[in-house]
Amino acid sequence: MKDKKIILSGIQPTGTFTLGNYIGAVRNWTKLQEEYDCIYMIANMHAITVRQDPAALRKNTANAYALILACGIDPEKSIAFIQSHNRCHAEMNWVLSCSTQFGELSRMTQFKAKAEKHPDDINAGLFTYPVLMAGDILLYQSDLVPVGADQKQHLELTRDIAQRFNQKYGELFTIPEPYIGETGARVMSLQDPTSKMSKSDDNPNACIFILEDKDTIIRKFRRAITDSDTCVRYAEGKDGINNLMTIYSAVTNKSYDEIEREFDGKGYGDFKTAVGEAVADHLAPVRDNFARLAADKAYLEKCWTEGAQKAESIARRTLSKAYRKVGFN
Ligand code: ATP
Ligand code: LTN
Repeated sequence: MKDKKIILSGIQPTGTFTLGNYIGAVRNWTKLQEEYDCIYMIANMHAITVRQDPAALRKNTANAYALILACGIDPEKSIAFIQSHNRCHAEMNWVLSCSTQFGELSRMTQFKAKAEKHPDDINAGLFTYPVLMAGDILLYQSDLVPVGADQKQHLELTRDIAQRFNQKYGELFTIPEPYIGETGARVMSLQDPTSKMSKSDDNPNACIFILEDKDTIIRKFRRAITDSDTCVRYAEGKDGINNLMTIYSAVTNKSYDEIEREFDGKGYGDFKTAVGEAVADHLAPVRDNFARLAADKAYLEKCWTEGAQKAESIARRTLSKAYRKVGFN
């Protein structure tokens, strides 16, 4: 019997992480390390479902790995690795593909959205991406998968694939549950607070990148779109202020009531500056850690090599069992 539950999650190295990726995902990963056996993966195999410049992908992958360590993932406590370093992911992908229906994949909303966004490159990998993700999760017999709302449908499909495989070939896979953190905070764009902050946004003012310097961060918050009211309070219709309050609360741990009291009688200008300062101060250690780690290539390579070995030794066991179950000699 294993004593701790297994958590697995991944992030794609498609660009620099935003405050949304940090508050919504990576920061929560660090908190889970004490209570669970955590496995965190830089999903570079997922990234090539959309055209990538090879040199940029290589650099983004190394930076993404350094960034998750800079945010507090401890490679001694958790397994942190790069997906393509563990061949089991590609192999499991094939086995699971043969237990996944064309109709199921056709219903994935992310496929439909991305196919619409890249009509000149609707490749087979983009279509079968959820199978690769199911393999990521099932290889480690994961109990819990922390994901944002955008990935829920893929997790549902993972459960269906796992159940179907278990029925066809006999019990093998643990059926994973979604893990919804206490603060499921969704960070919105600073320029359009009705849409989510996204690293692929064309407007650089919409997005806070977690390695930006203090002045840039404060300037972007000062330019954030708000409303014509003057009072700092959380209310329906005040999407811009609500977003800033969510962010301020996430980095200071203050409740909305406390924030309303703190800015009672003060204007939006003071509040925006305060949010900018709090975010910049909160991210300062991440920036320092990143600078240190990015300069130490030997350490990073040692961490990801060991991470891949640990990941592979777990994954290989599950893959071997799956091979036997389907009847490979
Ligand atoms: P892209 O702009 O390329 O679509 P993204 O910024 O949406 O990328 P992903 O790599 O798809 O980021 O997601 C990584 C993780 O960050 C996921 O768990 C996702 O739920 C979370 N995440 C992304 N954006 C936000 C946001 N604005 N607020 C909260 N969580 C977010
Ligand atoms: N598809 C996810 C990244 C991802 C993932 C995973 C998340 C790849 N494999 C396994 C959880 C579990 C994304 O684009 N955010």
